[in-house]
Amino acid sequence: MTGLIFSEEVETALSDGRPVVALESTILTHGLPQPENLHIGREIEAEIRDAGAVPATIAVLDGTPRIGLSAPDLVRLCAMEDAVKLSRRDLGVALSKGWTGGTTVAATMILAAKAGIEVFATGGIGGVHRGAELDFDISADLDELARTPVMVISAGAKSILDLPKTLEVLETKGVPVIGYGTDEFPAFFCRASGLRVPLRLDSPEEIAAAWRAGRDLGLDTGMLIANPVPEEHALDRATMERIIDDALFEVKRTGASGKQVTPYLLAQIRTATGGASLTANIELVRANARLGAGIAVALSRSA
Ligand code: PSU
Ligand code: MN
Repeated sequence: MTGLIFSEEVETALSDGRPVVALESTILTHGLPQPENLHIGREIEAEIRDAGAVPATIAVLDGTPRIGLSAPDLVRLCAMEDAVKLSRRDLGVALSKGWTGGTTVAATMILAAKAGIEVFATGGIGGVHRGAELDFDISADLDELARTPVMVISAGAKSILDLPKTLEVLETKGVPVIGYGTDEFPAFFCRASGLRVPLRLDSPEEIAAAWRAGRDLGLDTGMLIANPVPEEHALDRATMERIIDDALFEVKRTGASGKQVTPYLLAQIRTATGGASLTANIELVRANARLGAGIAVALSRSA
């Protein structure tokens, strides 16, 4: 596909029909603190390799969409102070202006689809914000899941969102939301949310089969796999609700706005949990990377 630059490893894997798992980069540029972001970016890639697939971290560097980053590229992106957060709306301007930035779930899905990658692992998707009935703050990730055929492995949606509304919008848009080994929609740091997940599958093979069947039918939607954070790193739901409410109150009080909000909230949550939220975040992304690799392997076997 013109306009995309592939790493050699990813290009070879794709042309050989070997399993590839896409990874986003907003999590590195805006979701995690430095210098842990680089360490985590490397670990997630290693997790995918260990599970028999090839990682393709996706970002925009100097105005070029990159599918798979070299080690120095990853170092550079993770060390940047002024990387841009790029969603669907931003891509055209970013490419024409030569910007460098992290791609959100929506933008990563677009580039993965163009690259011919069907499986994408991340931490949490964007969704419907609390109070969206007043400010209309709904992530473009949800629309992308409805229109772009890429499967997204997540631990649910960002913890600070309105989860019931997020699930309602996904239902309206016809996005399959699959609980992996669970009947409950996970809440990022917590395994439980009190919300039922509409569909459940229990193995990478079942997920691969459901994906193929939907594609064969011409349903060119995405799919959201909700994989609960590993038990030993999960945080308590009631405690987290309180911490998140307090953090949201702090945001209002300090008047943080726009893209400052998520980093500010995550920093507050990290302090309030004594660092446990960062560990949970790292471990859930690793688990999603592992599951994504398993699904990509199952898909390549059934191709
Ligand atoms: N979840 C997190 N941290 C993040 C994100 C999600 O815990 O940084 C990022 C993802 O890249 C997601 C994006 O696609 O935030 C959604 O942003 P917005 O709500 O502005 O669309
Ligand atoms: Mn928003």
